[in-house]
Amino acid sequence: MFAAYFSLLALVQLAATAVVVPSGHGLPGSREGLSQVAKAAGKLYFGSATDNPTLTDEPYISILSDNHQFTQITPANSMKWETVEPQRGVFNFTGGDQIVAFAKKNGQIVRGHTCVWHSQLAPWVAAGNFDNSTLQQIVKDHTTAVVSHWKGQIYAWDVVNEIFNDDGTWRPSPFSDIIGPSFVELAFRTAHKADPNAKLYLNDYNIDGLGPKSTAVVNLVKSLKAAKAPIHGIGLQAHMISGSIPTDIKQNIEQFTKLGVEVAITELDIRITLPVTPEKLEQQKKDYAAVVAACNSVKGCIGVTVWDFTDKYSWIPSVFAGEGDALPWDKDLVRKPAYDGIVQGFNGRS
Ligand code: 9MR
Repeated sequence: MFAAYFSLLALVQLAATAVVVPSGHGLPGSREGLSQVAKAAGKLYFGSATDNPTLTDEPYISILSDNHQFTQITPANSMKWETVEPQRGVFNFTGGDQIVAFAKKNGQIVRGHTCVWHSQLAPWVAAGNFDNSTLQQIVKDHTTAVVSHWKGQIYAWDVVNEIFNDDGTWRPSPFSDIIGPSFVELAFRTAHKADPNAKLYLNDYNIDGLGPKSTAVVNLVKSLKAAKAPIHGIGLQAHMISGSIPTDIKQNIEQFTKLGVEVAITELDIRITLPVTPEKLEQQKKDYAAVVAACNSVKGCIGVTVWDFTDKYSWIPSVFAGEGDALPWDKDLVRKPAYDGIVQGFNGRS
């Protein structure tokens, strides 16, 4: 009788453990999902980028589709110009549709990424040597087609991406070179017409802390607002280096929200110089906590998105030789200390 009771107890304990810590989600550490913690802190979502080829990886998908973890998804590549309009007037929405359907199935909202960007731009746009009015028409046609295709299905669009150099000057691109800075207003007005309910964002890297690039964004938002152009948000990509994250992220977010726009952290990752050590993972945990706490401490910072959630699919090692391990889950889909850093950040502890 005692033995039977004891084994029943063991069984119940086992079942309880299995419920609290689903397999594949990694141990040890916080039990709450990242989106649950973000929402409890008053944020709209915690999200992840993803890419179409990874949607066949079942263990990966079981984590990505868990809306205790992620209530927002960003397609990392499949809504970009080179993919969506590879030839003028020829559109391919297949990859984006697949990710939007995935998100919808899981009760997750979608950030659209991105309408007008100098990179991953279809080659025909630069090769065409278009004059100003033709290129304006091309920007209008592209933005209208893309935003209206997913009308009503996108929480926010990165309407323009990476438009400034680090010193705050305009980055050369067919758009800024041929149309000039007014391509930004054109893109925002066009996107707003195509989906009046979508939040429209300017998105960039190295605008996480104060500095000339962030000042350029402030000045641009002021002039767009003065012209009554529909800009609603600033996306801080937040591709960061562990051990040297900016110390003034909160002040920077505040200078944006004071302009009457919301802020989101849109592409967070914090890379480490390899090989990884337990000390480096602890530093990375502190860095994640600090970035998330900065967003958490400003009401107008509405959510945080990691640029994919596992080191298995991070873009970092292919671009920064000798660096990596930038995300909260490792290559084997096991949670790292960074996961607990994110939880701490939403709990107001950095
Ligand atoms: O994650 C994207 C990666 O798969 C692509 O190869 C890369 C090409 O530039 O773009 C990555 O995403 C970028 C995002 O669109 C804009 N900010 C920087 C991101 C990392 O490069």
